[in-house]
Amino acid sequence: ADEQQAYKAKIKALLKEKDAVLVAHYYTDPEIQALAEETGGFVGDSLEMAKFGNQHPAQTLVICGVRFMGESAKILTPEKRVLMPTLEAECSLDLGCPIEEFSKFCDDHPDHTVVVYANTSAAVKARADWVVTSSIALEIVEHLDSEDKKIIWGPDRHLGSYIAKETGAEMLLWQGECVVHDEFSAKALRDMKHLHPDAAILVHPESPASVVALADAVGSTSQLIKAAKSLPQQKLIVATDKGIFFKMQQMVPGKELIEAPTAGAGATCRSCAHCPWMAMNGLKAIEQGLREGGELHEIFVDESLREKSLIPLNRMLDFAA
Ligand code: CIZ
Ligand code: SF4
Repeated sequence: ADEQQAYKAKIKALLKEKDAVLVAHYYTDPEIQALAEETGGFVGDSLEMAKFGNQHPAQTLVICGVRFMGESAKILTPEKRVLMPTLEAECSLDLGCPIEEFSKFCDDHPDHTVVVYANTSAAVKARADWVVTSSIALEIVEHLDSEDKKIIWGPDRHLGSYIAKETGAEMLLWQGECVVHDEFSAKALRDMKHLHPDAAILVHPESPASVVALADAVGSTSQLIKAAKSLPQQKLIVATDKGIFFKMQQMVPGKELIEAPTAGAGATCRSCAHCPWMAMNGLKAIEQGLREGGELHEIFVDESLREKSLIPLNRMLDFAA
């Protein structure tokens, strides 16, 4: 605890000295989110993080999350320095969608509009017509479907099939998945629901369809936090990364939040769903990143790739505005 306090004090001093601000994702550990809030930074989903970083006056953004979030910040705000606690925080969706293969998939279907999730490399974004996050994917695909566009969707197959089902759009799906959400189990969730018959079930659509089918509310992180508040139930079973409990509990201090079970853990699951890459964003790593800057911590995006990936990213931001 003393060590944590010491790191926090050092980070606060470094933030001032380097004109920097912490921008953290909902899935980072609670002490990181608390520190971001305490120091005038921000906690949110990947779309909100990118917008905050773009509008905030600080010259250095410290992106606490995974690599694609740092890249998105740099693509949108190239004049700023973008640091990350570690450049090794990846994402299974990004890793499972290499540009060469994805590009070939697109080339094989030239009459399709390419829509990619934000959880991708700058190169994959640059190949796309649209970038979307889970908070706006449904509306954008609805819009494209209303124009009779055929769609290539990547990389998350669960989110893609959920959106195809909801919108009726014609979609070819890349077969990627999130290592955290893919693990939620419908069987274990039904068993848990028997133990808590009065609970509502909240599910992120990166989860398998069988889990989504059990949900009282389906949505992105920000949408699930809103649902936690608006649903009448006092008990909520939540199927997304457990990092979300920090902000969700702030919003509903009186409600009981229960982690949804993963396949192996069964109905008594505790602390099973947490992204290993998000967990790399510790206080020590943040302090080091801020102090050292440099090649192990700073995000750079090749300028021609940046210009290309900015186009579909801006399309989403304009659509959202
Ligand atoms: O699963 C993720 O990494 C999410 C939900 C990212 C985001 O869009 O905030
Ligand atoms: Fe990627 Fe899943 Fe981790 Fe999000 S939670 S960063 S989608 S692996």
